[in-house]
Formats: sequence, structure tokens, C-alpha cells
Amino acid sequence: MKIESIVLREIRMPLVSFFETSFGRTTERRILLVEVRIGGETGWGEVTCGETPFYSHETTDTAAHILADFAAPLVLGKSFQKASELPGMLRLIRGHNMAKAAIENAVWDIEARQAALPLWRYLGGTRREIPCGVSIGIKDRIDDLLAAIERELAAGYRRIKIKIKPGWDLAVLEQVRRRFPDILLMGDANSAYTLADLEHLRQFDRFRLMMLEQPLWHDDIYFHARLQHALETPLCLDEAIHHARDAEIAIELGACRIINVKLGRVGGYTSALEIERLTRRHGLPIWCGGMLESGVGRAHNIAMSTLENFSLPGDVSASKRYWHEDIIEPEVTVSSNGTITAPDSPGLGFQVKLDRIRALTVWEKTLV
Ligand code: OSB
Ligand code: MG
Repeated sequence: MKIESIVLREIRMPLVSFFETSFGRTTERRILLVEVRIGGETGWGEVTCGETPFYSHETTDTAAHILADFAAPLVLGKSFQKASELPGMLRLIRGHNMAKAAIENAVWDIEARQAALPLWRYLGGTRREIPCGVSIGIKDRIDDLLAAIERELAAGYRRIKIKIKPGWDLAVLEQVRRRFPDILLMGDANSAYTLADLEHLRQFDRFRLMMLEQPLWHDDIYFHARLQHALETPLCLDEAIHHARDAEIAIELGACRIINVKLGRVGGYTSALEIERLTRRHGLPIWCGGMLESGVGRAHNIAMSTLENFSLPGDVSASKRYWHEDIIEPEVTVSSNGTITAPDSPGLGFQVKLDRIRALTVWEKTLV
């Protein structure tokens, strides 16, 4: 097959409520969508980076530049057999995994449609019902956080992740644990600490967290191993894992006991599948992380979450937690026991609402 055209669109979507992490607050998303055409079929991908280079180096604008000026010319009109060849075709581009993943994932959508299978089945997914957790941002007041947790538990979510940072950690966890002694609870620091905080981080052990996500530097694996050896709480790596080799290093060093896999951050399905196989072989559980995705990225996250070793509840939650109106139909919903059911129809399995996308588009570019 050959990619005939790629349409890039930037859409703007205000979040239902702000989302704050240790690196800042987001109120509106600027999302790049990728629409790929191959032989009469259309596939969709989403670039999952943020607007700022505060989670990773990639931003909406760098991704637009990389896709239009480097990635598209490397793949347009070139013959290949399978979506899994895309990483090789894009190999010249160092990093920029989220930009590259959007093209690869759109081609997987097409390949599954051509096989007349839902993408999750085409990928080899084994779990039709995926268990869901939520990621709750830093709030202005602890009471707001407690109310948010109450609401999400009532909605059925199985695991609560709260964002933490120095000054929004021990006292907050203390109150959350006092109010909800037995819930599956975890903290995500988004690299807000250093090893100088070791004694401080040791105090987290008393909260019986399911895991503590990426406490140290965004690009570090080695010192996370030192920290893991000093803590009882399992560490989970997010920012630091970009491909299967990183996961292998983390496992060999004992830098974490769990990994958060984000489809964009690891560079697409081919890499995610490799990480899933590797971690399964080592008995290290993984889960699907989120990047405040629109319905397109969310649908891809659902497909990935059906793979066997995605055995812990992920950050994949209902459309309505993020958007007044999503760009896919049906919207993603979560059952009262905290699960999402993977769809039956071919490819992504959700209808992309082109009219809605057009209404949200601030620019578009067709590459041929
Ligand atoms: O670290 O997992 C993270 C959102 C943006 C950037 C980084 C992260 C997150 C989340 C939100 O935790 C997950 C979601 O609900 O999409
Ligand atoms: Mg994280």
C-alpha cells in the first residue's frame, strides 16, 4: 500500500474543567489530528503532545512542523506492506515520537478496516472490557479534590490517581487516605522531586499507594532504581520510557515495578506492542496512560488497553470528563462498574464526526 494523502488539522477544544499537574494548568487543548488516505480508506490518528514543552519536548507546533516538513515526505507515495514498517520509514527523525505515532496509528486503523476487524482484535487484544481509572489534577483546595474523588468513585472508576508536587503531597494524601482508607490510590509527580527529597518520599510509604508515578527527572531511569530500592511503594515510570529498550533498562535496573505506556510517547503501536510483549515476559504489569485526548486518541487508547498485559486500570476515562461534545460517535462511556467496552465495528470502531471537527478547526493542511 501507499499513503496518498495526509490531512493535518489543528482543533481547539476547551476542557470541561482545568487540569493541573506539577508542571502547569491546562484549560484548552490544541490538538493535531492526522487523517491518512490509502486506497479509498481513511484512517485517523491524534498527536498526543501538549501545547507546551513541559511534559516532553514535543508541542502542538513542533509536531505540526515535524509532520509537514519531515515525516509526511518520508512516507507519502512510498510502498509498504504493513503499518509496522512505518517506524522504519520514519527512523531518520530522532525522537518526536508523538508526531510519528499519529501517522503510524492512522495506518493501523486503515489496516484493521481492510481486514474488516476492530483494531483491538487486529492488534491481538484479549480483553473486551477494560478497567478504568481517573487522573485527578491539582486543585485550589483539598475539599475540591475530596469532592472530585467522591464523584469519580460514585461513577464507578476503579482507581484514583492524584497529581502531586512538593507542597501538594503529604498533607493531601493524609486527608485522602483518612476519607477513603481502602481505595486503589496512586500519586503522579510528573518529575517534581529529586533524590535530595529521599527522606520526604520515604514518608509516602505509609499511604499504601498502588504506585508512585515518575517522581524524579523526566529523562531518568537510573536514579529511579536507587529510589525504588529505598522505598516500599512501587514506582511507575511514565516520562522516561520511550521505547522497549528503555523498558528493558528499567526492568534490569529495578527502576520501577509498573510502567505507564502512552501510545504517542512510545512512538505508536509497533513500539507499544513490543513493550507489551517484553513486560509480559518479565511479569511486570503495565497500564495505558492518558494525555487529555480527544475521541480519536481515546479510541486508540481503548484498543491498546485490550492487550493482555495492560492488566491495571488505566487513565482512559469517559469523554464527558473532558469535553462538552467529543469528536467521535458514540462518545466514550464508562459503565457503573468502571469499564469501557471495546467496539465491534472495523478499525477504530467509532465514527469520526467530521462536521464537528470542521467547526473546531483553526487550520488545516493537505499533504500529497
Ligand atoms: O503524566 O499522566 C500524565 C495529562 C497530561 C500530561 C501528562 C499526564 C496527564 C494525565 C492525564 O495524567 C490523563 C488523562 O486523563 O488523560
Ligand atoms: Mg504521568
